[in-house]
Amino acid sequence: MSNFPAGFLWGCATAALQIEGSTQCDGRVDSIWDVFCRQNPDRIHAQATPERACDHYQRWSEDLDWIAKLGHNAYRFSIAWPRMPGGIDFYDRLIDGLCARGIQPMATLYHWDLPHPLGNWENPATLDAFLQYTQLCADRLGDRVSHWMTLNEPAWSVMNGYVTGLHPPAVHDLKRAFTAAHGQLQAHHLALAELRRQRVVGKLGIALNLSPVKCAGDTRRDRRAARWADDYLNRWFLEGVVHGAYPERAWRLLQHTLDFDKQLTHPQPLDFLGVNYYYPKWVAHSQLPTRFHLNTSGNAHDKCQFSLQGRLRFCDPPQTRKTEWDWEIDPEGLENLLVQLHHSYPGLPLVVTENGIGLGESWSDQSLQDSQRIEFVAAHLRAIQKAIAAGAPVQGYLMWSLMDNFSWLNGYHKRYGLLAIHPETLERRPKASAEWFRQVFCDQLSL
Ligand code: BGP
Repeated sequence: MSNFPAGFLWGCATAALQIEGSTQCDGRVDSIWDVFCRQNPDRIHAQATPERACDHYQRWSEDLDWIAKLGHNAYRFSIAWPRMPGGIDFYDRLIDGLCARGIQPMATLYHWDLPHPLGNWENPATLDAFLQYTQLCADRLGDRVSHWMTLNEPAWSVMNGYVTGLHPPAVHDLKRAFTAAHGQLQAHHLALAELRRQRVVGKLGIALNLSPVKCAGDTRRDRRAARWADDYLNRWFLEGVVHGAYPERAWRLLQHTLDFDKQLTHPQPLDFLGVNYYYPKWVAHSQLPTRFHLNTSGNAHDKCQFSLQGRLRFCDPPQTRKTEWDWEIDPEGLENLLVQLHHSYPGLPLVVTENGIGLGESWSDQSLQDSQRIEFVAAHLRAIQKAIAAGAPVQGYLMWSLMDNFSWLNGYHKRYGLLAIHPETLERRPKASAEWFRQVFCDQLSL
């Protein structure tokens, strides 16, 4: 593979709730998302639910055949905590199936599907339950999983759960946001300690959503707003996982309001950092009323809005390359992010654990010719090559996603897959990007 260093991991990422379906099978309990979708149908595009999703729980073997056919050497999936303990057999079979096909299994322990009976991450009992769940996974799967990611995007899930109120538990409460984030980061360190204690063979990490923050104004207040956004969306989580303590400047501002310590208990080193990258954030001071809105329609005129009055707001980027869901397209942002991480945390291996483009496709020959996705991924792969040339130790790229899936608030309308899924029959069909992606990595097609 001449395009990328030897041993480079490449493939796709998925998450249990977004693809599995079978939400009532084999002793699975509700997750907070199942309940949220049932109770707030109008908040999800076309009132979609994850009940059937891609039916991967039944069709997993066919899906693994697809991954093998597409030539990937790694696959990032998440284990559904609400299926435990009974559901562990499913992942045992899935991992065996991956190994038999020569594909490295990369497992995320928590991709937002908190078992509903546990309530939330503020609850100390959730931490104990997570540890017990981690023990079970380490015991049953620890001999084969190649990479463990404790959590997926704690910053994004907490921000939407407790600040914008768009995700469950759908509240607006900054103090609770930090308490829940602390619960997750504490769970991260305890889970790594447990995986190490059980001597699992895989490398240990986490997948963080990281967005380069750009200042969109030129006043002192704008610069302060941009600093806050970077401190609390990126650095709070980065420092919390890499150094086991919250960053000093951000901590000083909040310490009087928080009921926990700056230092996390029993901090554990990372073997690698998973980087989920979609787009940068342009930030300025906000005088606008507090308001949060996410484009879930795919209508380009439907603007995303994030304004915390008196503090900060996300602004429109000065250039116009955006997806139909109003997300900026900025491959250079990924290059800069990776190089910056390399400088801040020298020697820490990096894996791009998510990156991709959501498009308003349909099940048609035309949609299968997804040249826009090819262009998007090619540009981001070139950005990674530049980062590697600048010394960043990037060890893999997992595209979001293997197949069109339940895109949270966007339901099934926003499509990310290399494989298209027929809306009724759920038949899988490869898009042009699937074959292109194979050629890039298997035949060294130039980018
Ligand atoms: C990430 C999540 C994924 C995935 C992706 C695309 O934040 O980890 O689960 O969904 O974003 O986001 P969306 O589906 O909301 O467009």
